[in-house]
Amino acid sequence: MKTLRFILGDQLSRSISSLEGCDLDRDIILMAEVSGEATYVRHHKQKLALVLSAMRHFAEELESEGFCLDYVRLDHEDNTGSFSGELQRAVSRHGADRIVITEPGEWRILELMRSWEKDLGIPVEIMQDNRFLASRTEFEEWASDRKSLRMEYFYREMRRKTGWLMDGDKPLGGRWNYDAENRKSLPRDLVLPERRRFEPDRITLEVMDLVTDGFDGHFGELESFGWPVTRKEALDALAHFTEVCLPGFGDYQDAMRNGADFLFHSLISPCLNLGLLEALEVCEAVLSAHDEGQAPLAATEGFLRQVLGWREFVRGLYWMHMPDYGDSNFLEADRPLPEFYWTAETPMNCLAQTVDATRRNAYAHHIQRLMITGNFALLAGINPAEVEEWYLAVYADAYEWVELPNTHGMALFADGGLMASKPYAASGAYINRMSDYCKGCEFDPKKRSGEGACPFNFLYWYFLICNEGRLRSNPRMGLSYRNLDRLDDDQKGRITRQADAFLESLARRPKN
Ligand code: FAD
Ligand code: DLZ
Ligand code: SF4
Repeated sequence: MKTLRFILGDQLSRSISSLEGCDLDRDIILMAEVSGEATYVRHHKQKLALVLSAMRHFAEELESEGFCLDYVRLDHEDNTGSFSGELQRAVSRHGADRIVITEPGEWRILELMRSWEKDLGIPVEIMQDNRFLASRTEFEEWASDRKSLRMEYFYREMRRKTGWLMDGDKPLGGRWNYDAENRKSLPRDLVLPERRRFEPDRITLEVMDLVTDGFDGHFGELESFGWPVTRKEALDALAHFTEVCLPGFGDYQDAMRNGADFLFHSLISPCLNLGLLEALEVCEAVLSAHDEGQAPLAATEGFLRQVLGWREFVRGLYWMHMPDYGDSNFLEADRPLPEFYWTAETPMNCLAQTVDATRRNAYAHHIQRLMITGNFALLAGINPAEVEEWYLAVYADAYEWVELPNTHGMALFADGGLMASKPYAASGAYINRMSDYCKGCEFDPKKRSGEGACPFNFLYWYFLICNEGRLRSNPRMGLSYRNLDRLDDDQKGRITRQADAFLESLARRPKN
């Protein structure tokens, strides 16, 4: 039996299930660069370079281990541009009579995979993706007898299962959650750690040329590319994080600063989501740093919560609710995405900083994604599908399984509360507290309405007014609505008029 083992661009792990039991003498490993994957959303140029370079490096590594590789390059003259087309061609080329593949990270590809057995007339074995700490079945079992799904309870279950940061059946230190300690604003004189940049090698430079030639109209700066593209580089990045940044990770997890793109964040999501790092080893590295006294408990717990908690939770939620998850629009938000999401040209400094960092790095940290670009889209009532497409395109770590729940659920509350118990809506006061963005801004974060008022302020109240019917009964919105009740009709009228005029003035990006 001749088996074709198809590895996708975000399955670059030596432990990937589709390689299990591989016969080095007979089996062929197929990897294919296809234009369809580069354009189904118009990915940031750095994301394209990252995926293609990491694929080429991974293929070389497999070859050096003795695997028989069939690697189709993007510019191959017969390249059909699609996974199905390349698989079909490879089956004929090799006379394969069986296909083995690991389940993908996006529903649209799973649907494709399910059609291949019939289309190609040979068995297609779709293996589980075993790189996660909870299987899809495990998540569904946990979720099955619960009315509402909350990350906190899932995370506690995962802590119990793994025994990480546990003292018997109790959380180490007596608390499950160190969020309260992990919300400090950044002292002005605090020196931020140097971040590692991985200089592009020959393969990456080749791919960068390809991206420049073929995808020049895509968003983002390419020249500054410095992401890890090999397993070795990814491990170096992880070691740098645990040694240098982890101790400060907890304290300043929610902080933002003008010109500071990375703070103490790990920057490992692109590596994790491609498969260059695995969640298990990342958690173990951080736990060892804690055991060796290099990282405080609050920082270690704060980080573990992200990987063992949020990352696994959003994946479980995605697969449990697809294919319909993205269809809801609980807040009936329907405005188009403003042009400044692509240009960074806006006098709102927090947004300009976040979009510009995104353009330069294909990265923004969580609080920028959630409380700046996400919060603005929520308050301004931007159509969820347009926001989701933006997030999927612009970040180096974006794949639908993780992007969609975070955007649709966490940032936009478009799922009506499946992912989060209340909308993450915040006024300029929050941004002013957690950053120094407002100091470089022409708007006043302390002014609710009128000339010079921070748009996040009047939009915040407008959001509460417009969504009163949907949100007032949410127990976690009680305080917000009690505050709204303190405004008289005149004040509400002024806010509404200013918000309407402001939203009307937001320009839309011309379609290209
Ligand atoms: P750190 O802050 O160092 O956190 C460590 C790790 O925890 C991350 O690498 C990531 O693997 C995991 N993590 C943290 N928060 C989350 C979360 N909410 N969901 C899943 N994993 C999490 N993350 C993606 O990987 N891909 C996306 O496409 C993506 N889109 C997002 C869209 C929105 C609107 C929001 C609010 C968040 C999104 N996130 C996404 C989650 C989070 O912002 C990124 O994982 C994080 O910023 C990556 O940077 P880092 O590696 O420096 O993370
Ligand atoms: C993101 C991406 C890009 C840009 N290009 C390719 C590619 O050429 N070949 C490939 O196998 N995978 C690519 N990917 C990753 C896929 O989009 C990803 O595997 C699916 O979205 C499933 O998660
Ligand atoms: Fe952003 Fe408002 Fe602060 Fe300006 S004043 S940076 S718009 S929060």
